[in-house]
Formats: sequence, C-alpha cells, structure tokens
Amino acid sequence: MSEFTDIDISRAIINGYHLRLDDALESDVLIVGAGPSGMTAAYYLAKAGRKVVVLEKRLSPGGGVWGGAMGMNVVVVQDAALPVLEEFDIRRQAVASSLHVVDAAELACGLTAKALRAGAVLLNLTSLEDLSVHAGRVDGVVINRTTLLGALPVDPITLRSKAVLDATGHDASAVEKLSRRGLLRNLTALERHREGPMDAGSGEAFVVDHVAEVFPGLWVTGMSVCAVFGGPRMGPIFGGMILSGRRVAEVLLRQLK
Ligand code: 48H
Repeated sequence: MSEFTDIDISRAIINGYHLRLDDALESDVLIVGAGPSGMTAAYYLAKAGRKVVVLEKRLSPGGGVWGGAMGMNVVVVQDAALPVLEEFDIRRQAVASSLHVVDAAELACGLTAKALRAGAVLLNLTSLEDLSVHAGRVDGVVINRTTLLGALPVDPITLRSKAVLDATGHDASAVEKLSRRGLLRNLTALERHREGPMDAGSGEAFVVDHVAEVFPGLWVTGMSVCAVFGGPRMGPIFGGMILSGRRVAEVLLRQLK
C-alpha cells in the first residue's frame, strides 16, 4: 500500500500553484516574457532582493534562444557578454575574434535556473491580456491562461507591481497594448511596427543603449526595444539580449530605491 494517494498528489499541485499565484499578486517588477532579456533582468533584480514575477505565454521559458538560427541549436555571443555568461555558469567555445558559440539549450536553461534560484517566480502558460493603468501610470498587468485566450469568453485577473517590463521580443506586446489605445503617441516606430533591417553590430548596441521607461511604470528590454524605437535586427547573436536585460535591471534598481 502506497504512503500517498492520487488525491494527495492533486492537492499538492493545486495548493502549491495557488500559493504561488497568491504570492505573485503584488510584486516589485512584473516581467512579461521569459526570453533571454527577460530572464537576465529577472535574475539581477531578484538577486538584488526585489520581488520579481515573470509571465510566459508558452510552456517553456527561453524565448527565441531554443531555435538558434534556422533551427541549428547554437547561438553566438560576443566578448562583451562573457561576464554575464560567467555569472550564469554557462559554457562557451571561442570561434572567431571576439565571438563564442553557446549551446542554445544550455543558455535557455542556465538563464532560467539562475533567475528562479535567485527568487524570481515564473508563471508559464500565462499571457498578458492587458495593462493596468491608474493615475497615468502602469501599475500592473491583466493576465489570462494562454489556452483560454481566443477560445472562450473567460475574464482575466490582475497582478499589481511597481514596474512592468516588456520583454516580449519582436511583438513588444505590452507596449503595443498602450499604443493601440493611443497612449503612446510619440513612439512612431512601433505604431508602424518597424524594426530596421539586419545589422548585428548596430543592433547589439542599440538594444542596450535604448532600454527605457516608455510610459510611467512601463519599461522595455531586448528585442522589444528595437520594435519600439525602430532599431536594427541582429539575427542569432544573443549577447545584446542578455546585456540589455542586465542594463534594464540596473536602471530599474536605481529607480526602485
Ligand atoms: C506572455 C509573451 C507574450 C505575452 C510574448 O522573443 P524573445 O526571445 O525576446 P528577447 O527580446 O529576450 O530576445 C529576442 C531574441 O530571441 C530574438 O528574437 C532575436 C535576437 N532576434 C533577432 C532577429 O534579427 O530576429 O522572448 C520573448 C518571450 C517569448 O518566450 C514569448 O513567448 C513571450 O515573450 N511572450 N508572454 N504574454 N503577451 N508575448
């Protein structure tokens, strides 16, 4: 006779998840998107003692990392990002002057493991449906179960935070919600939904230099920076994404103080 029943297992899942969800209702920073920029930001913010919740619409964190380029599951990282790889214990192999290859799965899993162990909480299969805006400031997100979106008319719930970080990649989904309501009139690149053509050198610098608060309480990092400000795309080089995540965490930490 087993020491546990099927009902014990179900209860452990239900209680474990709902305690987590209850705890996620109020946080310092809500990060939308568990790709490389979002998970890097989550790690540095959580390591500094901030309460961080990451939303991911898919089952797995890692975003665009998994596919490498053309489905070849290695990515390229430049010298500038090596200190971050070292902090995350992610191995790399030097291939050309200033370039290194990294296993895509090791990068996706390594970023995720460190962020979670630093204290960030990940809610997967959870999609951003809307933003919460009060007194001219984004102060939370409205979420729904990904599998319900568009399927059934089921209402969402709200999570509250001091800051929201759009790390949704090319879609810039959070910024796009405000833009569609006409609240972001100056961000013309996003309204035309335009990234610039491929230029890895410029794109990598752009995503770090242009991390910004685009609306009170709403920040951008990673590829959503290019979507919002019209920066060039950069293909399968990922140093800029993790450096952009580290940079936005540094700036946010200063503001949250
Ligand atoms: C919840 C959402 C929602 C939503 C999206 O695409 P990502 O990997 O984003 P970054 O910016 O960290 O990295 C970009 C990189 O992967 C890339 O695409 C590059 C370098 N491209 C260069 C080029 O030239 O094409 O991750 C974003 C994550 C994903 O996991 C999405 O599933 C998730 O955000 N997401 N999660 N609610 N509404 N929208």
